Amino acid sequence: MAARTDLTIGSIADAVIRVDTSHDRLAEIVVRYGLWYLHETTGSAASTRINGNPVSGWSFAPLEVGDVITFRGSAVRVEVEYIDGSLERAERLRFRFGAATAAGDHGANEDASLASPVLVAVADGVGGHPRGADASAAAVEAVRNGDPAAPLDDLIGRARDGVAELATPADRRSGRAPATTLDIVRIVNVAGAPPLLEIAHVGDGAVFIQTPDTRAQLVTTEHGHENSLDRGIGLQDQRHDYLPVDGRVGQRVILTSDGLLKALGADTVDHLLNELRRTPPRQTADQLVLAAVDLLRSEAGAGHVLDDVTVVVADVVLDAPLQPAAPIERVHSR
Ligand SMILES: [Mn+2]
Repeated sequence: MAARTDLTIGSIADAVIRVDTSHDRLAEIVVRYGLWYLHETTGSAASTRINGNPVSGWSFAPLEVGDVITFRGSAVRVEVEYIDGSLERAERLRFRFGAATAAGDHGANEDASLASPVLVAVADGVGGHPRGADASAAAVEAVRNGDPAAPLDDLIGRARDGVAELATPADRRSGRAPATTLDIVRIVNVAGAPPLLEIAHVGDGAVFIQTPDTRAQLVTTEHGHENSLDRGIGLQDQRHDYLPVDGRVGQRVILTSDGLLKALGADTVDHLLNELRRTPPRQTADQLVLAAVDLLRSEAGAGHVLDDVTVVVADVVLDAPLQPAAPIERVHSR
């Protein structure tokens, strides 16, 4: 019952290598915005590994030079040489990222996040609506499984579909279906054009951009007031803001759920981001989350309710080794 395997190199649409069997396509290696990906096209992730590790839920898993991909007992090693007409060195920007989260006083954490070398996202299940944790997870999962080069509108559309599927007839009758905020920041490297950071924002999360010479700038506007959201994925009004920004080496992007600003206030967040501007992403995320948790669990925070707090920090770097996309660490109060 051994499947016949065809290996095709080059010239099929934008797939570089495509491995087929007689019955189902297994996987292909594709290029998206200057990065190479292993794209799983069927539910074959269990049998495909990168450097011996399962592909872990990414339908587009970033590849690094030297990676060894095994498909059902055959191995391919990735060797990339950029030739004429390919992306210039200066156009291959990537994220070096770190993330942290802590559950608030309501119990289960209803925030979700995602980080890869070209895309970071934070979602926060809307309070007062059912199954917020499912809604934020569905939004992030939809983005994770989207094509990294699809228009950002398409990724948002996938998130809307994924969240809409969670709604029961009873949810719809009550007018309170599962809903979530969503912030996405993506690096777009296109040959012959300056690199872009594309930001999609809906809800009351926040995206900041910082450079080595400037304080962090809040680039998003809150879609809501007090504790009521005007816009969100799964709400009546799902419209997102689209904010393109020039991408440059040295930029730092910070995504947070609303819990951080609610706990610390804008001035303290600004102060901490400035203090931590040269601290690596993971430690920066940890320290911001811990600052929120510690403040609200101290005497000064008595009487305040801690919301879930999630922070993703992504530094724009040039041609750094790809960091494996990984689940984020939970942070607990000291
Ligand atoms: Mn929140």
